[in-house]
Amino acid sequence: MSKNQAIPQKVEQLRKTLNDHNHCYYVLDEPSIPDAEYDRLFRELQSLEAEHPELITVASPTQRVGGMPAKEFSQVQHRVPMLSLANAFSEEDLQAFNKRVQDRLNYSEDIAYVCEPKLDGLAVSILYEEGKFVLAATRGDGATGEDITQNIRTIKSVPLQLRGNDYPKSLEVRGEVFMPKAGFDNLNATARAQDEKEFANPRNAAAGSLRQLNPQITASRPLEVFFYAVGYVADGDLPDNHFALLEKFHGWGLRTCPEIVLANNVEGCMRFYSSIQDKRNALPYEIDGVVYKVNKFTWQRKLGFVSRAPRWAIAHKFPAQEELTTLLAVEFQVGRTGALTPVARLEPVAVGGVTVSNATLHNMDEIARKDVRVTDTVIIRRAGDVIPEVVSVIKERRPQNTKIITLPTHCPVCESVVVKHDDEAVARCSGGLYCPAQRKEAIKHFSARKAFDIEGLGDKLVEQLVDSGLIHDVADIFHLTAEQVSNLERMGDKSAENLLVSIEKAKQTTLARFLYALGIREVGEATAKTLAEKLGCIEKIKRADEALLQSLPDIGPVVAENIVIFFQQAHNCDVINKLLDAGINWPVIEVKAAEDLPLIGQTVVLTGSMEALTRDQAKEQLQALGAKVSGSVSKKTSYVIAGSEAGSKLAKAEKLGVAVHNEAWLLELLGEK
Ligand code: 9MJ
Repeated sequence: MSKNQAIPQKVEQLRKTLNDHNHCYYVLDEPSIPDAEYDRLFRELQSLEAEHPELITVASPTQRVGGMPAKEFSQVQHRVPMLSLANAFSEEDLQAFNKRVQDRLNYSEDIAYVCEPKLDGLAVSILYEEGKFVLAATRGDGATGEDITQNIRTIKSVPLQLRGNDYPKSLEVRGEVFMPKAGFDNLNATARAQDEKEFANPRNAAAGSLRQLNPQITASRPLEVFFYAVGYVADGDLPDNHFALLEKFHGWGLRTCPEIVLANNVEGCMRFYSSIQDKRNALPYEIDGVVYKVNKFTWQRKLGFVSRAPRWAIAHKFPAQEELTTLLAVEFQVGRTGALTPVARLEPVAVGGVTVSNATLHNMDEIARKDVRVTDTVIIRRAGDVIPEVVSVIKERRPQNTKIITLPTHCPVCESVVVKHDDEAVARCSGGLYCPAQRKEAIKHFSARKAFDIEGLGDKLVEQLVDSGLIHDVADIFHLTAEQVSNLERMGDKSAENLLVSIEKAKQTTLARFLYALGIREVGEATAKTLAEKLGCIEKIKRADEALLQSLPDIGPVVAENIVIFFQQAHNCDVINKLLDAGINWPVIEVKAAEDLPLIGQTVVLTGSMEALTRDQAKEQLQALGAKVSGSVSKKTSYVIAGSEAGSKLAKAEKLGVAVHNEAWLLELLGEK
């Protein structure tokens, strides 16, 4: 056999292997090979197909995203109507449904039902001809839907080729396309980061993704499918009951929901309902109830349907998870890291069986986005165990004299100043060292390895010491006695003694560690080191203004402001003084005198390429002379040093009237100093 003759077989083999792996990964949820290996096989198939385009088939795994964006979706007539479901909201409704079924069947014994979680997605119908995926449509009005074949093809859990060989020649299957919770969260996080509109819920996200005229966009969305019914079927046999049909689906590679069970009677249905309700939050996808279906197909046919809903199935919905109520007031809670969260105090309302009187408003940006005001009528959502949230305002019901919600200027717990930077959603209390809400976290951070490194003072012990009232702030650590510590639970005399030894040892530290330990927001190890090296003593750091701080390497306006505000809080300074009084000390640092830092207060931007120096060398030397080297030109830039081929930064400097110098000038400056 020549090499070329083997290629069609090779292509076919690769497709089969890839389809098998896809099946394991997307349908069985059991990956069979590492992703990298899958990608290698996929690329091999792609390159063979590129060399031999005559071998490409629509069912090839490489052909999921194909074709140009459509102008509009064409219509598809459903050969068998796509039904919707009647609803039950209580056990009585379910008992009544069962009674109707029994009466119509003239059968008074137990009826077996298949119990399925009710997915909150979009119903789709997919036609397989000879096992090949050929057409996919939305439900539409049940009689006519839209052709979304190109979009559905992109969903990896939809097989392009059925498995096995006992499927009917024409097989129309139906199921629900949905977006799992995790994928939904990621999609919205990306939208948020790009300042794009977020989807309200996974159902809308799934619907929006399927409505795309460009299948490339659909392909980028994390959609999945579960199949649960058949439509038109020709030339082939199906089992005589629904449960066995779902097992067949599984064998054909059609993904089914793993939670589905067969119940012998209504009591079994109720047990399923309760168990799924308990599991609801842990499921990776959203459901809004369960569906019960008479198992036997002969009975389903006998029961038939009324208007557009079958008489043999019913959706048992979970209680509503959204309710309306009045926003009475807004209070701000301070979290353990100092973040202020606005909490809505509500006129109590039952949401899904639980009384809700508080709900989160997330942050000030969300309040502004939703335009929430005190006394507004708001929609509250409770999703399982998570904290209820205010979803939106009913503007039509807005009373007069609503009160605008404002961020408090001072922490409601410790009265320190509240800081909110324009480019951050979260507002924070600046009393990190003192604020009781942040106490435990502040102490844990203080004693951590990179800070005071107090051996034996771990998170658990910090919790114990704070809870027992032995320490209120970090300075109290240095006044603990062996007796106090040994009286704590799970603390022997020996451990207490060891702890006191490490506390004593920790008193000898460095200024950089001390600064880092204070837990000033965004002052990490590197910034603490810079502050210590450049300013040398705590008094200077306390007194430094934002301009001076910003002239130091890698300290921008946000960090500078955090530092200044931290030291402006008298409470923080009190704790620092207590620490110094307790004997905390560090070696004195030699700082270059100001006259050795001729460029202090100057901000320099380097652009283009230099000849004698690399960009990093130039930066280092400038910093050593006290200059701040910035990456972008602004009005505050003292001058720009432009090498050859300088581009937009040079143009900006010229536009803003910032002085521009060349490399020779820089060398002279550096040489002079
Ligand atoms: C959902 N939405 O999960 C049906 N459904 O069956 C399940 N919907 C259905 N079954 C017949 N699991 C019509 C609709």
